[in-house]
Amino acid sequence: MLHSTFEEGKDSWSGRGSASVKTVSGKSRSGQQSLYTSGRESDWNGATLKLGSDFKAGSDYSFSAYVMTEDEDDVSFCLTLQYKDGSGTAIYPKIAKVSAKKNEWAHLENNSFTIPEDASDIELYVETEESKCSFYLDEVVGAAVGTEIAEPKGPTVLHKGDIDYDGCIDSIDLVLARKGIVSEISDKAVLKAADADSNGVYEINDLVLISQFVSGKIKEFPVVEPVIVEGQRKYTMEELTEKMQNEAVNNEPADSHKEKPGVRYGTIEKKTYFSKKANKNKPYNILLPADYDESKKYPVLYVLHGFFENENRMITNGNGQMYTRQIVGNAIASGDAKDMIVVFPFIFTSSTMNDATGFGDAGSVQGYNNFVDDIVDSLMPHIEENYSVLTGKDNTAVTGFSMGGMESLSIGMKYGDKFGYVGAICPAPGLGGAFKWNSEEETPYLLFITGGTNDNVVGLTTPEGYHNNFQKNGVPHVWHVVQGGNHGDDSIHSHLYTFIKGVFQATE
Ligand SMILES: [Ca+2]
Ligand SMILES: [Ca+2]
Ligand SMILES: [Ca+2]
Repeated sequence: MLHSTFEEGKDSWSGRGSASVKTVSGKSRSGQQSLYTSGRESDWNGATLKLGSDFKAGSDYSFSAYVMTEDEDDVSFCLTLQYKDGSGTAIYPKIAKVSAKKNEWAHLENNSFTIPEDASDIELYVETEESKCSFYLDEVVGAAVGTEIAEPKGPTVLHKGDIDYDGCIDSIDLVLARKGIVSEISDKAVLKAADADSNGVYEINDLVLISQFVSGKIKEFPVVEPVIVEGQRKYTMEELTEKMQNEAVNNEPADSHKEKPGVRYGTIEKKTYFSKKANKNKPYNILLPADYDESKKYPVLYVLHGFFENENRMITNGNGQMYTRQIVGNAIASGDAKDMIVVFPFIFTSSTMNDATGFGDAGSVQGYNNFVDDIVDSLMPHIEENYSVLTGKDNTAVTGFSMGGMESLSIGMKYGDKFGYVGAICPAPGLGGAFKWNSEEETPYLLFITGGTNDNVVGLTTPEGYHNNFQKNGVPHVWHVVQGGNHGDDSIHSHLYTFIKGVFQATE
């Protein structure tokens, strides 16, 4: 029902209060990873998870979780529920308690806890009594009473060549190594162990090395330089996805909005380009980096607005004030993002209409869908002609909000060879396509989908549906759920804050 192992990511856990959470390797109650919670300023800060519809008010559940501290003193941990009662008052019952010693996993458990009849908005979280220590969390289970919660297997330690992770390198591993050559190894942990020479790929040389090790010819594995492929890959899609999933925040830090002394921010210019498809000039805003220099070349991020909106929405005028210029400027100044140009086009593209007239009408929807080709046919050539930009998949990114989010996913799928980084914020329903890419050349380096739990326009369900479709096809992507996020500025800011740190990062 609920089983978080943190082997694949944060499993929708997030920081509570000022705390932040990320997955870490090398400390685990099981597998190789756990969730590390730090930055706690109060006892009640910790790691939290919204319990989904599987957990019903009035029913009985067993809960279990393991925690570990590196504090010298013993720390008292609590597994606590938060919910609203019938009158809307928040209640915080502690359902399990344990005292943890330094560097030892302590077990929080309650074999029968009844979620009160009138409870709603239920969250499960881990906090402490009288300690602000950072801590590790692993193997969180919540299940109907009576479900047997098995003792988790111990942590697995990576030894090169020990493909089955049983602690010794023997003929069983050699069999698995041979199989791995015939049929590709997809499990990441298995791949790491099988890559005996640590060059980042599994190939015949690794099999030879494992065979030599098992027969006693060699006593250790050499470390070979990582394979450098075209474009000097820094991260694979899996690696960049994992990195960005860990860096994704619920709310961007408040100071990311503020202009800081000594930081130079970009300049916004309003321009037009000729759209062949619309047969007229269309406006766009362009954010040029501070000290834009024609003798340098910059990568380009395209940011698309939603239905009935315009080129100002994503940069200056949202529901409130947009802080895109500040967020981008601060991220570049701190070295978290590369110097880049950001383009905010008016995306509605029609030769017969100047703007959308209604949500349901076909002409309006077509006007937005036309942009999928217009960006490639008219806008990008115009930007390349008029600004000093880098081109190609390594240097081109697109993201968008709502209708623009759906369009950016369409653009990313249709023109995979041209866009290496694809994002979507609260994307609109109606997206078609294969939800996968058919070749390495067309697959982006980063796919990043954001949804808000308070989105009252497309719901969390629309972006979640897209996330599920990509997941079914095995496409690595960041699934970023903004707790409390609306169909608006908060979800957009939260997405942009993280997305711009991921774009243009996969290659040197
Ligand atoms: Ca684990
Ligand atoms: Ca083994
Ligand atoms: Ca290798």
